[in-house]
Amino acid sequence: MDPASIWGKRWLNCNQPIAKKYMEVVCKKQSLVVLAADKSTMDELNQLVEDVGDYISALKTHVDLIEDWTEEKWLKFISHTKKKNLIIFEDRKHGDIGKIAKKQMGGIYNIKAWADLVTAHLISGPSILDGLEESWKSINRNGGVLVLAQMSSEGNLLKLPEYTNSAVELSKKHAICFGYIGNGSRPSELIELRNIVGDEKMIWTPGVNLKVEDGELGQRYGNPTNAIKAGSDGIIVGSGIYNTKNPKEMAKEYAEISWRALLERK
Ligand code: S5P
Repeated sequence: MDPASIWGKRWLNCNQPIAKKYMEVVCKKQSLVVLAADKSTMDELNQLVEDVGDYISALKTHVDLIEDWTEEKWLKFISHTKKKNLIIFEDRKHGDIGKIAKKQMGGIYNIKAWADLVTAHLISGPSILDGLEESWKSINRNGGVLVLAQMSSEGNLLKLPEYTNSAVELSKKHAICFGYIGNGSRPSELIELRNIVGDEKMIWTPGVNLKVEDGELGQRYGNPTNAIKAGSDGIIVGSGIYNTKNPKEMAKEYAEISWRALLERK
C-alpha cells in the first residue's frame, strides 16, 4: 500500500520523521490502532503484545504502572516490540519547565533511550518542547511529542477554543511536535481541533471504544469510525481491547474498522 495515496494531504504536508514512519507502518499493518497497554506486570504486558502486536501500529505505555519493572526486563520487552514493527509511545504527560522535563527523560526509566514519542502538556509554556528535544538529541535519537490539546475525561480544563488554540499555536511550528492528543469521545470537538491544526500534524485520540458510553472514573468514549472521519489519525484503545475475552480478535476488529474509516475518509 502506497502511503501517499492512502494518507493524501497528511502524507504530503506532515514531515515529522516519526509521523512519516507511523504512516508507513499503518499502511503495512492496515491498522490505526495505538494500544494503551495499561498493564501492571511485565508478564501481562508481554502476553498482551504477543497476542495483539500484529494488529496495532503503535504501543502506548505507562512505564510507571509496572510493579515488577527492571531495566533488563524492560529492554528485552522493547526489543521484542521492535520486531513487531511498533512505534513506542510513553504517555509520560510531561508538564514541568524545559530543563526538568529534559532530566525526566533520563532517571531510572531513561525514557529517551527507548521511546519514540512522549506526551506533554503545555501548561508551563513551550520550553518543555525544547527540553524534550534536547534530551533525545543528547543521545542522537529522533523523537516526537504529542501535545495534549484536548482530553477525553469529564470536566477537564483543556477548553476549546482558548486552551486548545494556544497549545496548538505555541507548538505547531516546533520540529519536535509530532502532533496532538484530541478528544476521541467528541467528534464535533475533533473537527474543530483538526481545523485549528491543519494537515501538517497528527491527531491521536483516546476515549475510543466500540461501546460508546461513559467509562470508569470520568472517562468518556466515542466510536472509532467517527473519530477517524472527524480527523483522528490514530485511535488509542486500551480496555476496549485488553478487558475483553479475546484481545486478539478485538484488536483485529478495531484494526479493520480503523483502516476502513481511513480509506473512506480520503
Ligand atoms: O485525554 C486523555 C489522554 C490520554 S493519553 N485520555 C486518556 O484516556 N488518555 C490515555 O488513554 C489514558 O492514560 C489511558 O492510557 C488511555 C485510555 O485507556 P482506555 O482503557 O480508557 O481505552
